[in-house]
Amino acid sequence: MNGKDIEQTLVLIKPDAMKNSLTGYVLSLLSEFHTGLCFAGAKVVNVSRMLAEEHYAEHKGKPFFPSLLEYITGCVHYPDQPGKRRVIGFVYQGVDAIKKIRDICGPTNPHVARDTKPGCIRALGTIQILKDESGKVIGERLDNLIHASANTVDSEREIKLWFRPQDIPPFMHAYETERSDSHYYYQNGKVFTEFAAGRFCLLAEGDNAWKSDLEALRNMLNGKPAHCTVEAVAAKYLINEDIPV
Ligand code: FUP
Repeated sequence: MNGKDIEQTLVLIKPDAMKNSLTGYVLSLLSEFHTGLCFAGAKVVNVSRMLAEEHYAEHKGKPFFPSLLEYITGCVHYPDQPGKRRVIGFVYQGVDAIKKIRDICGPTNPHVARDTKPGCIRALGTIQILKDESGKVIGERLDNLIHASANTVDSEREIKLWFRPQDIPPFMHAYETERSDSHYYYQNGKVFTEFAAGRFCLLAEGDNAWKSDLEALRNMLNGKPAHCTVEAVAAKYLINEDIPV
């Protein structure tokens, strides 16, 4: 990727936008014609619990977290239709990409979005009041149709969480890649280099991977501290695999 002002950002069309058939509308607002940004990657994802937990890791422990996971995995909007539980992920690239897209999305809270920025995407969202078993209000879930990375630290973490290098044309890679030196398998929160029944292959020898993923996997295998959890690496390589994670 050339040019120092060029950024990449992750956009997710969330299940409520899918259910309301807003994908085309949202993509029109974000189109190169309107934003000057272009696609670097696109994929349809059945969001696993592991991926959802990693994506929203900063909110773990908050009262709305369990409901947020139900929402992003599609369970809220498609309770009886597991086959429709998808989000569409995009990597957009261009000058000032993060701010341009956040501006079009608008404020996180749909009511605030309606009040302060009518016409933005999230102004079309809804709010679900969350209660505990006794009926006491414990928080609210913001069904705000779209996710967009908030800053460059988040965009790197999020793009690497949702996209493998081969999902993005090589000349658009924003982060260092490396060929895998080994086979890497995942099972029950652990990494292995040998296959056994019940282990899922993350990477084969020679596969292209984010360099930071390989560094993390090697550290985990050697019992050294890694910059992220094993799930933060595994979730992406297991996207759309038909396995319970
Ligand atoms: P944003 O970066 O705009 O997506 O906002 P946050 O990181 O603050 O929130 C992440 C997601 O959590 C948002 F999509 C909305 C959701 N959320 C709730 O559902 N309830 C809350 O009280 C706060 C955030």
